[in-house]
Amino acid sequence: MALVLYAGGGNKNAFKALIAAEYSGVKIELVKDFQMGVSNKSAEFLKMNPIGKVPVLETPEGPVFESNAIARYVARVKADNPLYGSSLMEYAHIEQWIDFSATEVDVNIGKWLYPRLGFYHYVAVSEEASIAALKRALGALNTHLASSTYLVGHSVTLADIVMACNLYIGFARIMTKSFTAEFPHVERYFWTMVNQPNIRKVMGDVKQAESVPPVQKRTAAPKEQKPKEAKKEAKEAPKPKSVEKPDEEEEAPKPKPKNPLDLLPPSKMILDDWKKLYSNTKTNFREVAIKGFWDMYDPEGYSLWFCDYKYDEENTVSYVTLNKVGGFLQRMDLCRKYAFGKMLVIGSEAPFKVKGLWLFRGTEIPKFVLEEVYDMELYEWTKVDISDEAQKERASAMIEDLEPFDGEALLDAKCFK
Ligand SMILES: N[C@@H](CCC(=O)N[C@@H](CS)C(=O)NCC(=O)O)C(=O)O
Repeated sequence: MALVLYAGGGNKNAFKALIAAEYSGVKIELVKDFQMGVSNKSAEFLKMNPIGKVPVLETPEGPVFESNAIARYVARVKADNPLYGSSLMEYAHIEQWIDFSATEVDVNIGKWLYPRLGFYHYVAVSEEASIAALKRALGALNTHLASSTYLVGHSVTLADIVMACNLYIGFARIMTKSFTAEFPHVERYFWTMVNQPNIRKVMGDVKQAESVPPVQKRTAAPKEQKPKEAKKEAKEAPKPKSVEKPDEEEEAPKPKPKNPLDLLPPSKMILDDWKKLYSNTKTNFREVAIKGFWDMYDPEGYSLWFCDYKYDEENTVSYVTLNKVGGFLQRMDLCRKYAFGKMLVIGSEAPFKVKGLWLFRGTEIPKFVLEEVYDMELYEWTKVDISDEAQKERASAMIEDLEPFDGEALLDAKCFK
């Protein structure tokens, strides 16, 4: 039985095992049709990990949870794996940096980022404390890396893999250039790491955050990264007074600026009605859902777009391709109120093609989506001409996951709704 990893796409904790596997020649399959918030709450999943979080690795001898433990297991599948160094001391230092990465780097990035994303209550003083603790950790890391390319020894070890994955979410989501410039050796290290072919294969292109995300009102966390349990705990636990600002000092809730799409003239098409029809149609999909879609479609209030991934030749590994698409959908979360999308991963063997169909409010692709979702520029966007029956049929086929598509089987079809 192969090793099977339970996680959705774009999860930095799952990356650790996938990268360790690339370095170790270990085969890991990503479980099919994993749905965050559903699959990980099933009774079967809870038997594997009672806290209901991902990733979990299913092995022939039983499950393992906690991403660092999984990565350690994967590395040790290969006897005398250089990822674990070549002496007891190197082994100790690798473990040292893995723990440092988890407790000093990852925790503080999370404490800075997640409240801003609305997963926890935002408290300005707590944020300051987290940033200070993160800077202290990065300062120490910077000093260490001033005289070494890697954390331990002269090649990549498991410590580098775990550190790169933990830094990844920081660099990608909140640690802008002006923040990281203070730690030039960490910067050099991070970019060297994410450009290692085995890491790039799993992470894809990494871009540094251009701005610190604004504080969001507390909402449900996005599907993949949702630290729901922690969020619940945060809600239930008494707040430590010493780190909280008194209420009157708390940042006044800023009135949320209206999205320009809310100012468009009303449309006869109600996006939620379409999403419900799509989700609730279990039989006769063509006659019910597709027909319903075209009956509802309002080309004055909405537009439909085909997207084609520009770099299909890079889609040589199935789970990496699926991860890329999963990450894209996660980043589109910011336009859920204004969009519906289908993304197809096409082909039964590599290189896989990625194509999609998107419905957006308004007659153009919303500007904020183009500006904030960096994946948008990785695709070629073509407006669907609904007066052209062939294009209309192609759009219907995409909504329906019709196979074969362009003469090929579908590896996966993901829906954004
Ligand atoms: N310490 C755990 C953290 C796992 C974790 O927070 N997983 C998140 C996704 S990145 C999750 O499953 N959240 C779902 C939930 O909280 O219910 C690890 O490293 O594996």
